[in-house]
Amino acid sequence: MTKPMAAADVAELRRMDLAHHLPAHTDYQIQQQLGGSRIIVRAEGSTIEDAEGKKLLDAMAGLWCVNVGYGRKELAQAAYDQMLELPFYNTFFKTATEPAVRLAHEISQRLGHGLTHVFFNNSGSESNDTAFRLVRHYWALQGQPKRQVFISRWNAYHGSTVAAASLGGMKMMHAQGNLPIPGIEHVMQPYWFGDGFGEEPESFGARAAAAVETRILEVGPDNVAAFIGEPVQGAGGVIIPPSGYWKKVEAICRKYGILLISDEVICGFGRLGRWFGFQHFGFKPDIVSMAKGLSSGYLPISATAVSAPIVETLRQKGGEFVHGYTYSGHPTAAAVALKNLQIISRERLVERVAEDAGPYLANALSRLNAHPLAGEVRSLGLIGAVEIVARKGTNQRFGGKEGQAGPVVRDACIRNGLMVRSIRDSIVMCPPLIFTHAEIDRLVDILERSMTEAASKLRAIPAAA
Ligand code: PXG
Repeated sequence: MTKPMAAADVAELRRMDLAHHLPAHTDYQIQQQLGGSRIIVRAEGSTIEDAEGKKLLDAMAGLWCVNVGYGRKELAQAAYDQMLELPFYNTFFKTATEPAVRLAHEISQRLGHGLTHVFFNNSGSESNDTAFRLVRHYWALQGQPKRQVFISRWNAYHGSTVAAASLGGMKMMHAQGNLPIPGIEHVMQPYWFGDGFGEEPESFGARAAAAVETRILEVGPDNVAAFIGEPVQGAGGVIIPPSGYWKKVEAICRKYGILLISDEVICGFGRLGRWFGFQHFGFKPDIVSMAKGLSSGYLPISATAVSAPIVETLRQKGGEFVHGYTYSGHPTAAAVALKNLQIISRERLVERVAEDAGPYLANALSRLNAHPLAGEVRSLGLIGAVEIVARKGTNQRFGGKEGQAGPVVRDACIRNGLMVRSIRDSIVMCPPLIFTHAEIDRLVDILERSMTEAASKLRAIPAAA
């Protein structure tokens, strides 16, 4: 990697960041107290580098998205070539572009299970907005316009637009802007460590699935349009449902004729060792949202996949679906995504996660079970979490309140050269699918050391009032 930026240039960038930039999901007072954001200037493989020349092992794959790692010249070349050929054209005027059509085909091949068609958007949030509008439109066409209600889970993350944040179950997000919008019901999440501790995991999973049925009956099955869920909740804290949960939820949806939406924005494209998370858990959704790993984050693009019977209804009874974005099927983004899928296939990254990197991560992390601060260590494929607890063998939190310990351990990790994210009191990880064994070992070494370093600070957290 090249030389760090001159100190004066870094200072100037941070000054401009404060003067003019509102970064995403940020407390602007903290941004100010810190004197601006950390400026990331370059990356290669699984390592990012900031303007001051500090290198960090990126165990978050950017923001759960850089599946093929950084520095892929082929992706830059694909964008360059497509920009010269046709940088942009829309899909509104009874038109399409070659990369968009080819990408739709490639995605549907990897989905299987009768998920034949895709609608393109630019982000995961938009993908879920599309699902939201498409589902209600579908039920209206089916002569069941009363089917309006979406059932989701507390602590789900489905994005940041009004519909997606409403579908999500983040109470802090709902508190801003008077969300959720009407017609969205939230039920318990299958978070065994937080909500089922001490209970047998399978029976807890069955209880969490039964909550979906209970709510359907309360709302009235004829009013329910769809259930939406992430196969593994990512931003909620890497919540891996107990086995049996998804098959039960699927059976409940089928029993009442409710559409099932799998939000694969994080789980898609190899994360769990299959192309899609639903394939790992063995259920069959009617609609699939995907983004992030679709282009490995090199350009913004997302897709909402739809099953053949839904498309049949749209065709038979349709009229125009009055929905779409200027950049739906953006040819440059689609060309990059196509190349990205080619790389994932060619390098057998999905198989690598299932057969090699995933088991290696699980095994390396299991060492942390012995650490006095580790309440639970969990992973599936290349996504994982370590729960930080105040007392070994319990799920008690430092200070008696969730969310105080996580940031302390996270900050120690970053100081020690490891980019991870803290969610409440979990340290979560979601590295690029190319993460080597040596990088996994380094991740676990730094995490272990950072937990040990953080311990005295954590023990000093006062008990909640
Ligand atoms: N669904 C899921 C499952 C996601 O993880 C979205 C939808 C929305 O995607 P866009 O592209 O609109 O951001 C996401 C995004 C975090 C964090 O705090 C997670 C996401 C986004 C921002 C922050 O971990 N996931």
